[in-house]
Amino acid sequence: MTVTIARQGEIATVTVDNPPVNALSAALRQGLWDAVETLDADGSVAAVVLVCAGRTFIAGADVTEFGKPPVPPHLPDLVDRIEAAAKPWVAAIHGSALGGGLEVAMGCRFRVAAQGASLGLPEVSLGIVPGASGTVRTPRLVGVPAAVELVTSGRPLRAAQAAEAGLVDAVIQGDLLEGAVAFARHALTRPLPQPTSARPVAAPDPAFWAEQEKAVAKAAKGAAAPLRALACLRKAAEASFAEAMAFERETFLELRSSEQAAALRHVFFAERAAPRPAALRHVEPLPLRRAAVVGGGTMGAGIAAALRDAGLPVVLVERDDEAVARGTANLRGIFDGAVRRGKLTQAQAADRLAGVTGTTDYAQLADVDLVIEAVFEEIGVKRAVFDRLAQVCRPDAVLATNTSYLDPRAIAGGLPGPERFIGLHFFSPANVMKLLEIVPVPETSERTLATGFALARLLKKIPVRAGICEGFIGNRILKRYRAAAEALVRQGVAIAEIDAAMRGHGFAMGPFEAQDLGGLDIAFLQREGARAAGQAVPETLGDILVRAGRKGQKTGGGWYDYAPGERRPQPSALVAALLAGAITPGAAMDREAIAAHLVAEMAAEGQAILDEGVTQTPADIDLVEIHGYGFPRWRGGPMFATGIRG
Ligand code: 3H9
Repeated sequence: MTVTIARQGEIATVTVDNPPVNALSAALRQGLWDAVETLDADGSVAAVVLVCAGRTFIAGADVTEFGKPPVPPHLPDLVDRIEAAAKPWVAAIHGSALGGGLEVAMGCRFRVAAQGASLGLPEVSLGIVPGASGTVRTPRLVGVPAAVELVTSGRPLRAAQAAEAGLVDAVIQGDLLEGAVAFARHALTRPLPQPTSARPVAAPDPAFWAEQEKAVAKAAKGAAAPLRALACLRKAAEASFAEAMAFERETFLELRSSEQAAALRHVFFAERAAPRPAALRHVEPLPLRRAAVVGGGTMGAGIAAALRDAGLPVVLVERDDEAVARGTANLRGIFDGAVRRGKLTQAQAADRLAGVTGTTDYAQLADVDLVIEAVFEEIGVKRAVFDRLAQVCRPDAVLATNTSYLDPRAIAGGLPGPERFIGLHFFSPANVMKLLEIVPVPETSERTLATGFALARLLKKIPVRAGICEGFIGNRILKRYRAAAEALVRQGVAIAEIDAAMRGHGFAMGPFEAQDLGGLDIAFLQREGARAAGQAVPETLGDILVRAGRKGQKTGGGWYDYAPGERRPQPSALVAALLAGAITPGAAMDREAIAAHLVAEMAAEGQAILDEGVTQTPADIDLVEIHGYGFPRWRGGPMFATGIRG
């Protein structure tokens, strides 16, 4: 860590260099404090530019220090000290100014930002509130409504948006340091603005706060920090600066040692560790320039869209012209949807689609680096695809299957060059869902495996390596979860109670609502397949419903009834009658106990997965559940929540 001072005439520059992201460790806080003291005492300096080396401005407090006792100088004091400096400081921001980084910048008299910079207060995503004046200074710069959005959502602003909101004073085109020094020189020719803490803040009326409380609670889905952050902002609007600072500090310290904050820190570090497994650090992946997808159904089109979003040209292969047209239409549907939601412009959507070559001709795959197969989930169909791929693809091209239930070893068996074969299990919709299970077969080379992880980084997905077992990690735990939920129904617990319990626990949906949405028939067909193959698969309650034609929302009913065109589940008298023979009425369980039981079941399956070596760490299982199955992030995943850590 270094803090170095240089001079350009009467402008001093303070350069922070604390790789990888200039986090505010105790040493850096002290270094900055010393720099303020030194420059205050230097009569030849009229203004100071604060700039950072490396890929980003200060990305926040050092999260690794959160479990330890705080060491002075404390960040709120440092921000105050910078604000009270005898010379005006100008923060010159590139990369990200986040959390404590933005708070330091708000202590400066001015903020300028490079065009690509982003500025934000992501503390709520770590289960805390800003702890160094973020809730108190932000409304003084941007007003209360914009501060509420920034602080309670945790979403950053781009430089231009920040300038519009009043968070930065100028966006610098060209060289940032040069621009910042010129800005400082010009600023010295004019009266200085008030320090941020001295600026007034307009307090909204109580109705505003009531409305915000409702909206923030809804979006938080059980996470505590956003509402606590809102309370801090209200204090900032209604009390003095000093009182609001004291309130923020108290809230910050309380939340920092909370279980939710510990869970969210666990997820933070797990997400950062996942894309770069230590065992593969020395392995060079295959460069990915062109990719192909075989199969243009919902899954294949989603994967193709994800590849296009990452900028790769894609060949989409289907078995006949009609299927090519359907696949292309699926892709167009995805991009049109993105335009409707304001995620893409018409021109961007057209460009995404133009980068897809739909074809029936496997010869078009001669020069792709990666092929992902997403055809019908049947071993013969998949084998036929890989036999063709082995004939036409480059010998070093990675050949991947997106199978979710078949054994990848059976798909790869006998293929020439099996070292380039791998399972890449996407989750639907594949262009949205963050999870990617990476499933090597015994012959998969380290290079192929490393390419799988490189693909995940390119697609901005969270990769988790899984060993081979039925359902890999996620679907195996899902099966146990559903079975445990059905077992409760058999004991007489109401279906709607179980769903309500899981929603109350922080899931977007309960297990039965989720099955109605996705369809009960896929799992049913798998069970039937296993039965046909001679396996002893006991009859499930879901089987009874599917046999009665109840496959979920698409058939007007599954575990619940649905009014035509509606998605609101209604308890079903017909389901009660169909299942009556399988249910022993009478058991009562409160919602907390239901949720605790079902999470314990997930964790027990996770433990079995660990014991079998299907995955190496409980954190990987937590990532699978959070990013693939809607487990509430602020609970840290089923393993963390039940105390299985490490
Ligand atoms: C806060 O500031 C509280 C204050 O209000 C009050 C205090 C009193 N600390 O993400 P990457 C590590 S709360 C420690 O892959 P990128 C990360 O683990 C904080 N370490 O890079 C990884 O380590 P390794 C608010 C951190 O280029 C390496 O840096 N701030 C921190 O894709 C690279 O990370 C945040 O929440 C940290 N704060 O993205 C910002 N941040 O190489 C969180 C990162 O050993 N950070 N590391 O695996 C980010 O969002 C991204 O890191 C950033 C760069 C966008 C900056």
